[in-house]
Amino acid sequence: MVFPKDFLWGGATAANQYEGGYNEGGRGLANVDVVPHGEDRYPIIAGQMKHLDFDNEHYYPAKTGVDFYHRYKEDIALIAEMGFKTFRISIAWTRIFPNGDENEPNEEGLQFYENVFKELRKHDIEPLVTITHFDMPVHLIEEYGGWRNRKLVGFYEKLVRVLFTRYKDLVTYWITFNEINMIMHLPFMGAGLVFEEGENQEEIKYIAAHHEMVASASATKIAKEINPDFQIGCMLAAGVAYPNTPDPKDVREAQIANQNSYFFVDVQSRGEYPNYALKYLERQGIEIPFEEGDKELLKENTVDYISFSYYSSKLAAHPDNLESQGKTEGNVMGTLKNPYLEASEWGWQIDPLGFRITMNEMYDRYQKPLFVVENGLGAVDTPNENGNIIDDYRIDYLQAHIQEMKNAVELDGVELIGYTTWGAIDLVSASTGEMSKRYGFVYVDRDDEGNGTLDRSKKKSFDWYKNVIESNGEDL
Ligand code: BGP
Repeated sequence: MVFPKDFLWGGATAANQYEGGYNEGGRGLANVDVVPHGEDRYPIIAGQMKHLDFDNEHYYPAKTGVDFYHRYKEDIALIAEMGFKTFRISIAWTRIFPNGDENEPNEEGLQFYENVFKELRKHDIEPLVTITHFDMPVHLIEEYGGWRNRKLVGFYEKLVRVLFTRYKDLVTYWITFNEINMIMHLPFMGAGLVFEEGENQEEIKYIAAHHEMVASASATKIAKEINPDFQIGCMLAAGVAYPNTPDPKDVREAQIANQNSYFFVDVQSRGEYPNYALKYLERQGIEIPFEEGDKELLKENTVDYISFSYYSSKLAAHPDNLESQGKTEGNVMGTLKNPYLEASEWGWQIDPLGFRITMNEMYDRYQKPLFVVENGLGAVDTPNENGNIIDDYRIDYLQAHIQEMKNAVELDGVELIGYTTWGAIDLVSASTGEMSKRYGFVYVDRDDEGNGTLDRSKKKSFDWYKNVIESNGEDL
């Protein structure tokens, strides 16, 4: 048997793409509630939209998500039927502190997650909880400018203190920030950043990242005070960058691309800014506003495990060598086309061996247990004449990736806590805001405009994954 007996198989979701109920239970308005799908989406999530239309009554996908808020019992029964050992959800900050800066939390919001955790526990499913996954109160953006403001650290500390105290005995595994490196690519989603004309955007992103990393270390400290058994993880949008050719210039470019991602984990896991980053920031004239005690806080409160998403590898080339090289998309970070790889309909290149390489790179670098908390194929699912979804393409993708994960554990000795596929139940896509890019084992009847019954039905992959879990990954 390759995987340990208690290996955490499961699936992952995020409040803003899944939960809905945006104006219920005392919840406040979140940044993602006002992000449309379609062509206006990208400039907004990238922080380039100056005026945010918070009152617009237009359809916004996050407002309903796929209604986990009302259907959590049904969904948990479905994942329990698949044999899930863990389920990753995120907390909507606005359910706990609707504006983010109140003194008292909203009891209804706290009760909701307590109900969810108890329902999971009833089925012996370990909750895996992301504290913030691309969402935050709009008030913190309007009043404070999002994570560019140091005050956010204090609001976040208040949030985690409430969560850790309330769910002390219900949750063990926490993730402080989803895909923290996405702050550089989707700064509005990742940090509530909206840029003004003429601002040094790169500097603001690094400052916001510093605040998040300080908040993350502080959360780790608070966590251990409240329950020393808590396991705190950082979370990276991972995916190794290959050099496009053996030209050392391309190799160097790939190294830089990898360092740009590892920077965040280097701080969160090794506890200090790496020299390559300090030198780069110095060259750019970017000053990180270190406050007294930040260095010690980062050093003394590193994470217990490294979690990450993996969808694709990347390809890097030196600008001099770029001619004639096609571009493609990879997890909202554009990358070069790799001629050896197939790509999904959205241009995300499919590279199972890259998954093994990524795991090795990360394990070698940090020597801490890894937790794969997102992996999967976004695809259009079309029901056949009997209304069934025969998603062999999804099974093929997951099978190949799980096989490489097995190789990493069995042949390379990588330590791995668990594996959660993205979007176990279909949910709204983060990059497109649409339903048609689906990841789940369970189909949800809803279209890109928000029409549909929201009824759940099993896809072919449902039984396949059930069997993978039952055999603890032996039978793919
Ligand atoms: C990650 C995010 C998720 C998720 C996933 C798939 O970046 O953490 O929130 O949505 O990617 O991306 P998409 O939904 O854009 O296909």
